[in-house]
Amino acid sequence: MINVIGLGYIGLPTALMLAVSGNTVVGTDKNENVVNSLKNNRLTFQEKGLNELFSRAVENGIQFTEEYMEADVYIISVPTPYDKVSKKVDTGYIEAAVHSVLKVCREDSFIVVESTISPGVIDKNIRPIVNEAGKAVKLAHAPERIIPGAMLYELEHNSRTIGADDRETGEKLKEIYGSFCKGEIVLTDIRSAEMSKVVENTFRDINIAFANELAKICRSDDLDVYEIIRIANKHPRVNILSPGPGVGGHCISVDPWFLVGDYPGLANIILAARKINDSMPEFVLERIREIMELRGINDTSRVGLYGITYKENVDDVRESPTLQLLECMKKHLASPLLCYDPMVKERIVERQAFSLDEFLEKTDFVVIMVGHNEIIEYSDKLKDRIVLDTRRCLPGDAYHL
Ligand code: SAJ
Repeated sequence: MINVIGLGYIGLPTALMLAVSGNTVVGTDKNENVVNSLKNNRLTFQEKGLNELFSRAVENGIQFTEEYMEADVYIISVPTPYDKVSKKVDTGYIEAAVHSVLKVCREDSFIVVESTISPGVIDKNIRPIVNEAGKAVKLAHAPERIIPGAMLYELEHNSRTIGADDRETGEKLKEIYGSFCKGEIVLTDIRSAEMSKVVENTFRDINIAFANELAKICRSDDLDVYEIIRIANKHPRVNILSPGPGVGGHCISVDPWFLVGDYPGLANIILAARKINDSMPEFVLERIREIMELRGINDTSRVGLYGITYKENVDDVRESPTLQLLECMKKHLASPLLCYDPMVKERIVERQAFSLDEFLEKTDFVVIMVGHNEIIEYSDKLKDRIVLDTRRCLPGDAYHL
């Protein structure tokens, strides 16, 4: 039996996937609302294909509970928040989960940490807890790699990494993950698994930072960055990413800080990239001001931000560039802009519209922060508006970064 602990963005799809692939699965979450919602067949977030997978997993007998179970394998995918000031990962939830597991598990159980952690956390924070409990359980780290928006496809098709202390543990876990994962499953040690995960997200952060820096360079010299990137990408070994209003999400904007914090003086490009990406919301604000001047708009009451989530077609707002931009405005004591996002149904910002029509009625100048399918489909509704398209996702005339 597999006990998946933490039924959020990673734990839930993983538990469902295991359940439809011939495993007996119990999903545990300490949040009563999450468990009740799942027991009543209500999903707690949206993701392509999740409804259907959920129904199949329920048919296959998946259970949801607040209890920790006696199981062969525990998969821990609880949140790892990070402290915005110290940039250090908070392993409190993992530690609490491991403590609870150790109370119920057998000596021959496996505890797999999937949550993203900074390199060294298993040895520094988790292993001592296990040693103290005196149970000979096997530890492993199997960091997830799935991308919101294509999570289920990627769970099945991505390669994945399993870090373990010995070959036997790795092979046993490979069998379990292999029940649904068709990609290559690479076995390594725990420290290498921890490091490779953080390195992957850092690689992407640096590459996005390069595109963002190019956007600033091109803007300063009146060049079209998209044209430059389009041409450069014809080179067989060049693949520049897209500039945008900043980097959000709980991973890419967070993980590189672990390296900066742990390797001061060595992690230089990584730090520079973080700073560039973090500066983008401010850069968007400057563009808004420039365009307002150009178009003779002198107050922000009819300027609106389209999109609050951290990227297109997901409902996750963690570290989103729009929220970062609102923070910048607050710092300058500016009153917040009106926001709207079709994926965000609850009020999360001070001035928020709840339909595209309501949003457009109240705005003359629309800043596209997120390229949701909705705005691409209804882009003709913007034809009488001034538009700053920070994602270059719309056809037709608009201002860009
Ligand atoms: N972004 C750009 N320009 C781009 C690509 C992305 O500005 O060309 C922005 C996005 O809009 C978003 C942020 O970067 O704000 C991050 O988005 P993303 O789609 O690049 O990645 P995430 O955060 O959704 O998921 C990443 C993935 N990691 C890598 O691609 C290396 C995913 O595979 C990981 O599982 C995930 O982090 C995680 O959980 O670690």
